[in-house]
Amino acid sequence: MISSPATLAALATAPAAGAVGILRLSGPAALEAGRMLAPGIPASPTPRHAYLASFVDASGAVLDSGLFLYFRAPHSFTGEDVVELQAHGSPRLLRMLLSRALEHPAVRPAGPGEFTRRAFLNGRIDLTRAEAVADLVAADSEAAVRAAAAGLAGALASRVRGLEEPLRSLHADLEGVLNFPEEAEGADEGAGARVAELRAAADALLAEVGRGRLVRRGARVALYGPVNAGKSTLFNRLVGEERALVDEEPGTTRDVLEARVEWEGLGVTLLDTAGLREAPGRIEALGIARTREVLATVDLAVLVLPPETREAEAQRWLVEAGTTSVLRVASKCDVRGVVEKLGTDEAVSVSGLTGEGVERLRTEMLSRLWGGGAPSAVALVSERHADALRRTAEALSRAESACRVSTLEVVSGEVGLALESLGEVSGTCASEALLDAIFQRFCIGK
Ligand SMILES: Nc1nc2c(ncn2[C@@H]2O[C@H](COP(=O)(O)OP(=O)(O)OP(=O)(O)O)[C@@H](O)[C@H]2O)c(=O)[nH]1
Ligand SMILES: [Mg+2]
Repeated sequence: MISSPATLAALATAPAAGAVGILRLSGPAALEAGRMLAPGIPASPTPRHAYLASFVDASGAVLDSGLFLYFRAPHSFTGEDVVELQAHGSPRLLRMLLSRALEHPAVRPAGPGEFTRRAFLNGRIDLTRAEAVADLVAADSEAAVRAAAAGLAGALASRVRGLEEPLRSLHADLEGVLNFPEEAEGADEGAGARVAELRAAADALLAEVGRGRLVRRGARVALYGPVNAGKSTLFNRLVGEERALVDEEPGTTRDVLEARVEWEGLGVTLLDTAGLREAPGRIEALGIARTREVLATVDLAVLVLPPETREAEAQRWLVEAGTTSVLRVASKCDVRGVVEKLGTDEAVSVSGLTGEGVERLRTEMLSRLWGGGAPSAVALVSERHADALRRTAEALSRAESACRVSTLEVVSGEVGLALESLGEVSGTCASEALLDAIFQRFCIGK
């Protein structure tokens, strides 16, 4: 006999006072345990019907009244019988209701993401959609919400399927030729072209990694440059409030300051840094070391250069950013005359003092970060997806060269590896350990 899975119980709403709090049950005993809490509900309630119910404790005393919803398997989020009790949002009351539900012998507390994990295991959603649930909950910018919503609607799932299906049939054809050379004769014709096409598709999806990262984590942008260039003044302008101290004394900013803004829906963390110069004081030198560290970690460095900067000097500053992409800004453009001397071909002129050019700078920063166009939904969002897809593309690239120089066996082996890596994205090929890692980052009740 196959033992039936435990019935899970958890609070689906945050443990804080609110208008409504939800207790969720999922599993074979969900209805029975739910009716223990809400005895007025019929033994076979209409699925998806909102019943007004009284919730009681063990002695039958009424604790609250609210809504009782029943979703019959398999037509529920988890694919199991699900009951939701919507009570008033008192954290203490909800804990009492949860404890009462846990008194049912078949019910146990749900772990993080366990409802979603069951939805995945029961084939209700693939792994990319399960992850999109967590992404949506964690989203802290409009772009992140939209990307997660697209993921939930299956944007990545369908892109991956579009790659997985032809890859699977190619693998089947190759294995057929290898194992049953007579019956499957000719099935490997055009294999090279098929591999090349699939590799290009994998590469196209991989190209979205950068955007996915930006959407998910938000962009990090640092202002840097010589002391007294007007970085803090510009920083305050971009943030829209007086966050940083400004003074005519060079070396005013010593620590790295951070402020978070949202531009066109994209989360952006702006960093104001200590100005760089030769022979600084001791504390300031520490600040300068910090600036160099920061420059290595940001998505974009904005080099702020005052009007008196000579081109040779500007070039030295550009080198300071290392491999990080740099946007050059000619500051204090309200002080006329000197700006023209700067090699301004790619520099934006601004005045933090008057606000002139700041809007253009913002647009330029966004387009550098996003590469043109307004931030929009992206299919690929997580490092995990990117990593699995990178391995898929690598295997396909090896398969492509094997088509030219090696045996069909080698080609088929690489195609098989590609298929395996791709399967990690959708979950058709996911280990228990991978699932643990993914669902650990969910909250309880999801
Ligand atoms: N005319 C003019 N003066 C500016 C402008 N921006 C900054 N200043 C002045 O330049 C001086 C330095 O400005 P800050 O914003 O503190 O410069 P900073 O680059 O942060 O300087 P450090 O933190 O010392 O590296 C202050 O006296 C500002 O008032 C500007 O756009 N136009
Ligand atoms: Mg400053």
